[in-house]
Amino acid sequence: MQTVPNHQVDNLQIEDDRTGLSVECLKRAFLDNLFYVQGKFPKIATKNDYYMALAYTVRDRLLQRWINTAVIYTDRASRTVSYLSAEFLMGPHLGNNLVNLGIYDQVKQAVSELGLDLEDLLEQEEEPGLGNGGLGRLAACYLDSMATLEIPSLGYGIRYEFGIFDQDIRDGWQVEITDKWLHCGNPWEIARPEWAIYVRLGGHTEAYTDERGRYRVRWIPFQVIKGVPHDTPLLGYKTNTANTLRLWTAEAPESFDFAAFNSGDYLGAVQEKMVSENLSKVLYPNDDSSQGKRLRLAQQIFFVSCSLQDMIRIVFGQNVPLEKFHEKFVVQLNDTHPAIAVAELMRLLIDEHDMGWDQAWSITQKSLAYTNHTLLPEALERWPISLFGELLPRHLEIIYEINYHFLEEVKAKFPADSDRLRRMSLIDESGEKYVRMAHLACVGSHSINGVAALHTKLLQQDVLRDFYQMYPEKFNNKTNGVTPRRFIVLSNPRLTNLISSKIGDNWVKNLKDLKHLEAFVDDPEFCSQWRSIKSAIKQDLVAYIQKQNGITVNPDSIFDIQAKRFHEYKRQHLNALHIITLYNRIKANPDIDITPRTFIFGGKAAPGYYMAKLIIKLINSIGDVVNNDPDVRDRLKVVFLKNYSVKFAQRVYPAADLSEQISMAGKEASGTGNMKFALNGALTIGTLDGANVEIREEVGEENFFIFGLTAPEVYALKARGYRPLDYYHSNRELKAVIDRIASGHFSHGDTKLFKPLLDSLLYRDEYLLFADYQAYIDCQDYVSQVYRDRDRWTRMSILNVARMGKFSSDRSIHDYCQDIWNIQSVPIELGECIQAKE
Ligand code: B1N
Repeated sequence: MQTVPNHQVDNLQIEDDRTGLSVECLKRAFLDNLFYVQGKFPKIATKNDYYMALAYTVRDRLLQRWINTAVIYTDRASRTVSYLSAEFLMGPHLGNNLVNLGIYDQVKQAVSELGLDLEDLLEQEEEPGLGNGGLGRLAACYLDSMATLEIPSLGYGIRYEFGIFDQDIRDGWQVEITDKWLHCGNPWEIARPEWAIYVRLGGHTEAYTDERGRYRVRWIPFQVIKGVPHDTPLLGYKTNTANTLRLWTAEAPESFDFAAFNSGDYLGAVQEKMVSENLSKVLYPNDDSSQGKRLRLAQQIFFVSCSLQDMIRIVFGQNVPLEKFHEKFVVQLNDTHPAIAVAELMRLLIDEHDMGWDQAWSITQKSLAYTNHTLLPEALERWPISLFGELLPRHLEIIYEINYHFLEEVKAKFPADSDRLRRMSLIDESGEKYVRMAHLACVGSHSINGVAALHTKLLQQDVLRDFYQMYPEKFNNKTNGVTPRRFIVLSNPRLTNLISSKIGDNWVKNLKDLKHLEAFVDDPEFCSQWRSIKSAIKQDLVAYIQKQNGITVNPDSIFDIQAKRFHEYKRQHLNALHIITLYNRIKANPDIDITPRTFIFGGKAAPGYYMAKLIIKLINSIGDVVNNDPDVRDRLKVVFLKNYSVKFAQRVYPAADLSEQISMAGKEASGTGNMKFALNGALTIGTLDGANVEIREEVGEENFFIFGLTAPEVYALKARGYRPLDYYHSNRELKAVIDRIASGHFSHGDTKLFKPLLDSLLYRDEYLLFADYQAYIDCQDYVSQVYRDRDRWTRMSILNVARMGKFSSDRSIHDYCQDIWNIQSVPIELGECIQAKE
């Protein structure tokens, strides 16, 4: 029998204090960093000093790989993926780096010999929450997979000073607190002020004729912002590849303030500086919605322009002619947030580098590729022309010109179809004029992909139908994936060890190997180990909940978890209706035999999203009543875990029995939490939405709890005219649930509190909760029944994990490389000598 995976990287022998991996060397290096970086000695060092000393010790070991990687990429001018994303939800770096370096156990031992506890130090890290949810976390998983697959890549984004807000719950309501993730410093990044880049904003354009008699445009900006790159190394799992995450901070360029200083307007100059720095101040906390705010557009052009100019700098630095930009770089646009890249790359090539339109357009299209992440109409970004032209006058001209050429193309392919022209135009002229960013991204890219099979199909049939008819060859699907390094190995060491003891540890890089677990599904010893592991992890969460929420949870109950952003389409309130249904059954018959459940929720609501916040309040209010009602005994508990984050998610996924993926079909583009739960042995209750469809296909329909309307049924029902009141009047249990809320039972008699929510359900119910209610309840009753058959549940859990191999982000990245990026891996050998410049 094989034991715990051996993470030792054995081709490294250099026993230097900055590179050595032995326990002795790690201890020496740790103390060295404590003294020389933190300036502390053990007697007065704080936990944070110890965390920093360890982080620097690990960073030193990354640097050797990082520099080797950079040397090789530079020497070979390797083809590189630029992943442009307004969000990177990286999660804590320390633990992940220990896993990927393969030194988790050595470091644990080293710090313990110094009288410290590694788990304690890991807890110290403030995670960089530079994203809202799935989209930002996907970008992070993809960077991990690119490094692991040895794909040269650069992640480009914004170094927000304040990431996603911290969530507190007061009197059941969400309260937002600013996230000061940088307040103790960030040991993982290196600032590169020498590579600063300048970005223009506002002002006007002037036409002129150049010395060769050509028509040219000059842009006189109102403002210039300086972007300073901050680089973080990202190491692959058991490889020497360390790629770069390059995030831009906005500053005021000194030269720009200068005039103001000289004219004595000191405060004016400082003001200017503050306005500039605002650009990278804060992450917009909306998931799946767009508000058309000026500062947001400024953020987008800021990071996109910095990144494209940086790529051009690299192209020149490696003596690649600019005409071959698209051979050196492929630029993936993570949704439309960086879609301004289409106009900006055109501007840089034409205005700044003297290229002609046709060649610039060909390079732009060959370089860019666009990923769409949403089917929600309110999330499709549009900018009012007035705002756009004020901030980006030159880009607006370029977009008009792109639009002219594009509409000519449409006319040629679909003659005499003016309605089509109107629908497809880059400019929405139906009322106030807007620039349509998704259209710009589609026209300017050579690839357009959705993030799950169903999502891609719906894009082709509906949201981007005209573009699919125009450019069918551009469309492709890339089903999302998640990294097994963070979401199994790091977060669930017990399960990792059990799996590796049976099938070795190749699965960490080849997740499809998990299928070898199927051979053990009838082995009673293995099944019992599987069960004890889940049970031990649940115990840990019980202790955490006791401490955090003061709620005593029954560890044998079903841990039924819904953890994701709060949004009406995700239907956390459908889950709430189920809780009240069970509660009503108990109240009607206190001795009823019910499978005990603990309902656990985690997630944030956008600060301006009133209904989502009211749903959080409802769940907490139900909890207050249910958790304290003596009739309920320990059969039901409702727990809201505040401030859900990556760090926290890693604690939650492993403890789940049941994963709630209950969005209205046709709304969730993919989901990735669904994958993380299933990979940790949870069973899914879900609709046929997003990647749920493919998960069910993989794990087998007998191992997945499916319910509810399908996407076509949703459309049909809405087309027929949906009447939620009919369901309310004809379904006894549903009516009792709604009446229970309306009566003020969960609001100390206040019948107004939840009225807006109830009214929206009774009179609109946009997301069809009532239509899916009975199917959901029936399915949940079935879940409760299956859970009582422990052997059957365990078997289903094992088969879920064994069959989830498809959902590794390594598979996704492999497919992007093959179908979109046309890029090969570049293995990195350590110890190639780094020579000084001649
Ligand atoms: O992207 C994830 C998917 O798994 C989810 O289904 C999808 O909802 C999510 C505007 C978004 N789509 N759109 C966003 C985020 C921030 C923002 O300002 C939109 N997030 C998703 C990964 O593919």
